[in-house]
Amino acid sequence: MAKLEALIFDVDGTLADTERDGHRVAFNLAFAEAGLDWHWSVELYEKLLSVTGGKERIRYYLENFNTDFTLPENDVEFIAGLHQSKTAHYTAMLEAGAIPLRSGVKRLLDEARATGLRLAIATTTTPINVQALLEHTLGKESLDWFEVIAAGDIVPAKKPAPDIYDYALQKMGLDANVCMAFEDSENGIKSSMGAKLRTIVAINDYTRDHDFNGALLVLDQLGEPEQPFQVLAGDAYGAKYVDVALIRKLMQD
Ligand code: XBP
Ligand code: MG
Repeated sequence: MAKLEALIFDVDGTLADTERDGHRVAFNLAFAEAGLDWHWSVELYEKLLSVTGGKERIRYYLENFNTDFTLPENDVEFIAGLHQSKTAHYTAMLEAGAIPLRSGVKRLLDEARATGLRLAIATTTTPINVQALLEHTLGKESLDWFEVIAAGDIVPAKKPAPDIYDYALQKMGLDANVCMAFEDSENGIKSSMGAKLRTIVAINDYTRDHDFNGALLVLDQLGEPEQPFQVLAGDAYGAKYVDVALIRKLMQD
């Protein structure tokens, strides 16, 4: 039986609900700043979320939802410029404390560290976004809690490709068998399961209808003693919130 050694976390939607009121708003601010009349509504953004990565998402939008717009010849630089401005707006929002961690995240990280579990991050978002989120929710020192922060363009193929999880595992020198991944989306579990990781899902409003087939447990949140999770799929062994004991039980499945 494999012994639990590490937890690997997705960021957007998993550590914090960043998409609707964070990334989406920052994209819109960047478009306005560039004098573009593009606006990504809450509904449109749900469709755009099928593509991970901000630069990839802008291109997907232009190719599928704004086909009248002619990209300039230097399209790669144009999109990268917009994305840079989006990142500046997004990190400013995080610095202002606009986005809290989801329920149970801090408690679970604290317990995992106290128990000697190793921690890592595997996300498609830009590295500076992860730093800003951690710094402004858990404090600057929390950056050191994670032995690997695998993020953004560090691997060319973003989620749902398994590459970012493979990269994190390889950097930690760990087999997938001794780790648990935490995700919130279908692209996320395709990626984690593609890397052969057992995965716990905590959904959010954008992902509740996604296909989570193969996840060990699908929950509405990680939960707290005073704020129990709802089990949407899988067996939580009567637990009310995700803690290390529950993760160890799930490892034995
Ligand atoms: C997150 C993403 C990211 C963010 C935007 O997916 O898809 O693209 O929406 O971040 P996951 P950037 O949670 O599966 O990692 O603009 O920095 O790319
Ligand atoms: Mg996510």
